[in-house]
Amino acid sequence: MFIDLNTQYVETGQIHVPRIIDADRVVNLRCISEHCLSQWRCKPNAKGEIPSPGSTVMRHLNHPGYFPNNRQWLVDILDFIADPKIIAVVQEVLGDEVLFRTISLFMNPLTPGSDGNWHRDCQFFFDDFDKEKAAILKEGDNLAATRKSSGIQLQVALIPSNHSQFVPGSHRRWDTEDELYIRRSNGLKYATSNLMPGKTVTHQEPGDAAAFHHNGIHRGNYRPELYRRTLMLTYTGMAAERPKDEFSDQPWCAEPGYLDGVKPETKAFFERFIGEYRGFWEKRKGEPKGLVPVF
Ligand SMILES: O=C(O)CCC(=O)C(=O)O
Ligand SMILES: [Fe+2]
Repeated sequence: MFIDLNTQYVETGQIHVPRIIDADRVVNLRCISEHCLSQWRCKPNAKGEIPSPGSTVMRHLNHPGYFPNNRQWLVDILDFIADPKIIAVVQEVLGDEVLFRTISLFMNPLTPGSDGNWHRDCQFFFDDFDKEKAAILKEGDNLAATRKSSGIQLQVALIPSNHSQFVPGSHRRWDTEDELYIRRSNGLKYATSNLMPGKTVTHQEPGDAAAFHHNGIHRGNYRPELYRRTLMLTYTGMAAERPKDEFSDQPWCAEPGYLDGVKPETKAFFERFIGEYRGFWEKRKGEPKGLVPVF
């Protein structure tokens, strides 16, 4: 039962939806994820780079290059991205029509990792605290007034997960003194501290969806012994700005036959994505793609 997810997201900055997909689908998506991940780990990208064994996220599992002999698995991924139950949840949370952006897989690193730095995603765009604070408060006030979010990163766990931590309510306000000390002081010396006040651990059973607001204080835990397989679906609200970057740079979606065999609602959903981005993809034609292997 989904009770007013929009209010939950606007007020606390997080949501949790148990069993958004059923057990059979979880098993299928695990097979597909392993299939993509094993290829991604060993194939160089257009820049000649092989991913580090310490990587904790891979992008674009919807690239057809992963599925030369298993087209049905690509169809399953596309039908998952456009699943009406998932889109209904996202639409309710965002308070807006939904546009696809990226599918990613979070996994444990294979080499020694860490508990992850506490951060707000926007902190990487600002060189001083005043500007960062102003941006957070502006976006927070706008969220409170319009109840519309620009986007969401919906994590769907394929195995049990306790990997994400979040400080509820922190997405619309500036840090307390203690939070700022942990998050930013002394060249990030304390950024992995376990002492963050008010932190909550998001527990997900396989098939559960969860999301937290990108401006809130959060982190992931990345250790080889903390086995992780979590898909992340990133969507944008139609009213929001269209980010044009390597996450939305997916020209393969416009290739003939890409949508063959998908459900009608999936086709309509991806046609909207293709329509919004086709011009951008054409402009970027020929530029090396860093996030996918050369197949
Ligand atoms: O690993 C996680 O769950 C957190 C990832 C994260 O910080 C992000 O996607 O911005
Ligand atoms: Fe983050």
